[in-house]
Amino acid sequence: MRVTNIRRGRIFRIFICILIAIPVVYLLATWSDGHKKVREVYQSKFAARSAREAPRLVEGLGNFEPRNQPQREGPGEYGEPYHLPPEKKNEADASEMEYGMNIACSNAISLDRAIKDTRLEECQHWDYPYDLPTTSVIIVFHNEGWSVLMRTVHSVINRSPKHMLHEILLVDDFSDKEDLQDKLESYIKRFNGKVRLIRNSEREGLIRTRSRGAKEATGEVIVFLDAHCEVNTNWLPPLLAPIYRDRTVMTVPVIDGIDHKTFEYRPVYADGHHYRGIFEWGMLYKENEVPKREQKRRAHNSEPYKSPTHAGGLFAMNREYFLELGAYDPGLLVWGGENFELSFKIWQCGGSIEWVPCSRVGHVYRGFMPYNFGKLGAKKKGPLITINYKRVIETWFDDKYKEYFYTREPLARYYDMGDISEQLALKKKLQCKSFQWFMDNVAYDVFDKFPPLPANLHWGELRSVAVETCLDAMGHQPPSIIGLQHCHGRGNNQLIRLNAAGQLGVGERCIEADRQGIKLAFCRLGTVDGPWQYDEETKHLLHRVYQKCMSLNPQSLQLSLSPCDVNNAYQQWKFKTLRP
Ligand code: LR7
Ligand code: MN
Repeated sequence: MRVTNIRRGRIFRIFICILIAIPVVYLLATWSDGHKKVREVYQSKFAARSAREAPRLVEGLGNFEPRNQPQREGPGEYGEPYHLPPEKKNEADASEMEYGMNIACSNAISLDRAIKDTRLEECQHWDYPYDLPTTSVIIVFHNEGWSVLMRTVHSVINRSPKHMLHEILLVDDFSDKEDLQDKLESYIKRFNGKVRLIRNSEREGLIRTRSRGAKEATGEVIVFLDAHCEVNTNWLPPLLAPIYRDRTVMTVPVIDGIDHKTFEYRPVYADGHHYRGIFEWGMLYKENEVPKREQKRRAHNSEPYKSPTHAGGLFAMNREYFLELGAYDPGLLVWGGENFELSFKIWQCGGSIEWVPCSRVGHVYRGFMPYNFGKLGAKKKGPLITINYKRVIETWFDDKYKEYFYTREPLARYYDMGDISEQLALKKKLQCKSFQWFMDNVAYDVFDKFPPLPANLHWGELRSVAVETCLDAMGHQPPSIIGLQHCHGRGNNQLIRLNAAGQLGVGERCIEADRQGIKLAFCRLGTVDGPWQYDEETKHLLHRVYQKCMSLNPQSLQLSLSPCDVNNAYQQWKFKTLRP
């Protein structure tokens, strides 16, 4: 009886338990299912966010990493240099003259060649969200070598996750090479619509052509590549993840080198150190090791880091954001300065730039620029690139900083840059911050290398009083001798500046002296001073350290320092004013 009662009680309790358990289990099941979904979404967001904060380094390989790649054999495979047989030398030389790179060599290499994975090891272990934005890769080209252009396309197709690559948009900037006409059109049919080609009806230059490409593209993100690139392993997801997190980030891959003679693929910065884009006051693009302040923000060496600017050619951006910023200033012509325009605009108007160590892309650095600037170049008085710089600094620099530019490029003050009122209106409309803000918060390392420039006391041609001749840097790389040449009045290598701190400069270089003679030298980074002093009375250029004067040897027509002598006409110099 008791036994039965106990048993009954137990059965009753079990019954009650079951009654309670059913809804609980049901609730738990649905909740955990929902929770699992939430967690997946959260993780994908988190992974995107971690592109800046802490990457989720997973066991084994991260997603989108290639597995079981077949072995390949042939010229140039794995990015090895390829040397054409001697009988092809003429063909190779001719193609180098035509393209600034050895297209004959490129033609011998597979369009699908493998290249070595040059990323940091830990890049293989990152996990990226699956639903990264769809991407239009935009490649503008003007008379590029066919095989180099198509290898760029093949590498993008082969090394990008299919569902992220919306299209490759080729924009022809009025090429006249035969093989870029029908042959190109029929070749791209094999990509089943993934590769689209549009053509300019006249030469626009790369800057306007890129803006056109951005307008025509239909992906959410645009990625620009030069027409002679090879993208490396899993290059795309790390570029997209920061943009997925924040649509106002521009991302930039690390740019490896491809040799223009042998097509060898060479990693940059193989020492594991990171560099970022800066500039000197003549607006030449420079790279600088990432400062400690920025390094410290990162938990892993493979994480993206902020950069003041970028080289220009290769980057990713939300398409609509690019257009909201007015694309590139349409007044910039053909080539140069657009990288600064876009960088300053992004930073000062509320966006940011991140360089992404886990995204690597190879780029062929040409031996020389094989094309001219066409009609657009001829229209303008003064060098077109400096005119572009002037538009950019007049729009984005504060007055104080404009002076540094004009000190370094004195002739630019006289160039006609056209109308920038629309650019200024955009800056106002978007309520963009000052250049001082940019220097204090983003480009704070520029001054370490390139301090503010003291004003020029004198600038112009530096002429000898005794002989009809001018100092000339001759376009040589330092260390080299300073030449004496016929005075041509156009400036360039004959435009010499003496600043208030005694530095004698020509372009971005310095004129220095030692016991052997007077030389063209690299200016010491971080300093703007020098040993020179000019006396308008005696017309002497005194070297204060050696207490000697710059002299011209009338026989050898070479420069040296010799004891100052007011009666020696060969020690007398005049700065002659230059104008465009
Ligand atoms: O009139 C032109 N029309 C074009 O469509 C002239 C050029 N182009 C095309 C050309 O075919 C190529 O695909 O534009 C692209 C860039 O021209 P390049 O390769 O002759 O330029 P670059 O590599 O010498 O120069 C760098 O600076 C340029 C300044 O305007 C551009 O920003 C380039 O994209 C840029 N290249 C890079 O940043 C790659 C990294 C190397 C560096 C520095
Ligand atoms: Mn290029």
